[in-house]
Amino acid sequence: WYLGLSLLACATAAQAEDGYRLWMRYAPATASQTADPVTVRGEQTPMLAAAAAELRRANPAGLGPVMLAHANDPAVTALRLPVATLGDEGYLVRSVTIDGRPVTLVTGTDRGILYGTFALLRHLATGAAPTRIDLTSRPRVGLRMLNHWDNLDGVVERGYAGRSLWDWWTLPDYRDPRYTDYARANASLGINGTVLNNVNAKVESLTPRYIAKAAALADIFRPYGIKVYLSARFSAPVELGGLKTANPKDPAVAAWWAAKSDEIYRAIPDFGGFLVKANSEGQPGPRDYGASHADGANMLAAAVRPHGGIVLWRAFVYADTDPNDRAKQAYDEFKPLDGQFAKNVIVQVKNGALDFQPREPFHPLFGAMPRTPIAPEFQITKEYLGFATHLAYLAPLFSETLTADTHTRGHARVSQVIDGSLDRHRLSAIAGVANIGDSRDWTGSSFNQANWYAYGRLAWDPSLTPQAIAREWAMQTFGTDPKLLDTVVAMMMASREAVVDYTGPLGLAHLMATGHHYGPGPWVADLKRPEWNPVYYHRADAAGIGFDRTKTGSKAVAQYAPGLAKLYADPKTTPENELLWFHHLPWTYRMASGATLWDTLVQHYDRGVATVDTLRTQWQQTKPLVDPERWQKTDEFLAVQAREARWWRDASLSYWMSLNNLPLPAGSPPPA
Ligand code: GCW
Repeated sequence: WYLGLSLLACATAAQAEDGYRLWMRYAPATASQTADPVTVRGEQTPMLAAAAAELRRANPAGLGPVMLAHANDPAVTALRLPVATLGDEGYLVRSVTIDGRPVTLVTGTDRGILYGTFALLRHLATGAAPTRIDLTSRPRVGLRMLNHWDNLDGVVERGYAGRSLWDWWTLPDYRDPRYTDYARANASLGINGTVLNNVNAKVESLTPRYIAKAAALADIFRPYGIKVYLSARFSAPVELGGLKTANPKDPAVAAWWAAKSDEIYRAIPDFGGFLVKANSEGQPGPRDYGASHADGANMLAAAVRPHGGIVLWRAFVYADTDPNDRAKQAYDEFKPLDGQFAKNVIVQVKNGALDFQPREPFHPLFGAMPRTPIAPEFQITKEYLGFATHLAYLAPLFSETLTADTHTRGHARVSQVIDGSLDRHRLSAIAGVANIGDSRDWTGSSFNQANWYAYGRLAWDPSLTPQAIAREWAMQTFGTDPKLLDTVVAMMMASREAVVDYTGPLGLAHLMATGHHYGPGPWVADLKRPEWNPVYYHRADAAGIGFDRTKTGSKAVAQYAPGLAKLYADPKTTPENELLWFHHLPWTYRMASGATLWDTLVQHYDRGVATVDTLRTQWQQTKPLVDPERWQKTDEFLAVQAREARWWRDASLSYWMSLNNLPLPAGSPPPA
């Protein structure tokens, strides 16, 4: 028995709960499950091999034989299943009988089968029975991308989970098995593209040395359906090519990019294309030469077009020449270019008009450029929501943008703009700035894994609810105990609003400290450019607070469709959680509740702190149900969050009180 016990101890140690396995925590195989459960019909492509390997690794209890077969395989066509609508990436998974034998069939294209395999595993891991399976789905958005802000020196810009996963030094020769695990995790969600390097791009990423490294990663990711893209530095023809200019209208520049693209495609035949941050925060771009963003994007698009590549051109621009309202600039610059972009260009727009704040109204460019495919860019990494430490489940943030009513062409949702259905675009895309690093649990905390997961699930189907995603993630991550699940889901669902409450409620934004963006700094007023200072955004003084974006102020409301602009023009019809984004109001302004703006603001800060305290109590209840490693780390992080929620509240309230000289409302807890 002693031997047995120590073997058991070894097995437990090997399964240490350090979060490495993410939501793919397959149970170790038992003796009765060792028979090969998978048959692959037809050609054994690398993608089908990857799908089969995943099934063998998971070997779900009670499932019985699984067959992976193309939708046009005679064994499948004979069943007359509804496969016609699956498209290139959809799947159908069904319990059927083939040759008199019951079998779980996974069908579609190669890629559909890969995604169907993961859907089947998810289905079973979320408590479904292994019989009478009937799953079918196809993605709504074509390109479901991660953007890594990974620098070539291993530092991840705004990354809080260790260093870059890409070990550029040992690539391309050493192919860390972790790269495969990264691809498996993404494929399990349907993510099909990854931009390897930071949008603040270094030109070295386009040198032969780095192209070879990117090619090695592309080889590893290919069986998992993931294409590699690179961020391109617009001035590369000068810095790498020795040309005198990077002017997109110069034929020598266009020829340089065409040759560079040919070179990349020789190494990576299915290279996805380029992502570009141009003329923003010091990056070079076409505006340096008097050319437009469309001129720049189209020149690059022509270079990759012969190879089927695309260009993702970011709309995140703001210049110091027009400090009137930074939030207006992307619209002002891009809206007039609608219709001028080449067919293989997608304009990538942050979810809000400013910069990934805990809450922003959706970006006015969604719905405003019907002749251009528009991709939303979300930040999965929590630059403004407490880094890796604070618990903030972001599906409600992502979903809030995706389901927002643009008031264009009827009441089209942002999701209908970005999936291409509203304006019948062939291309559609969605991007998430990754929160992944080389830390053992990939994302710096257990709950941050949920943000990667939720982003991927929403990219596949923007209509999924944050609650449903939280539940399926929690089941796969922590287990199916109902009490545990209810608690974890409740914590997740309350978490993002808590961060909004203690950092900047009622539509306030950009109140963070300089540089690190972690703590409060609403008083900061001395930075070089006006729009870098928090005081520029809240505009608080003795009389009131908020940014007037109506016709008496910056007029940004006019960038929204008329029906919505009308609602935003009046504080009474502006959603309360966006109030101070659009309006400058007296501290004594009466809210719908009858309470003053000041008292309501204080209530929100207090509520944020109280919610975090509740998260801590709720987590205590899960202690017997979660392994000690993951439980302990989360518990300690929640203690940090509770302390820092108070820091945000107390610092912010002290500052507002120094301006308005108002007392705290009766009953509000005094600052610690
Ligand atoms: O939010 C800001 C970040 C920068 C980032 C920039 C962008 C990559 O602070 O770190 O640069 O946005 O999105 O380009």
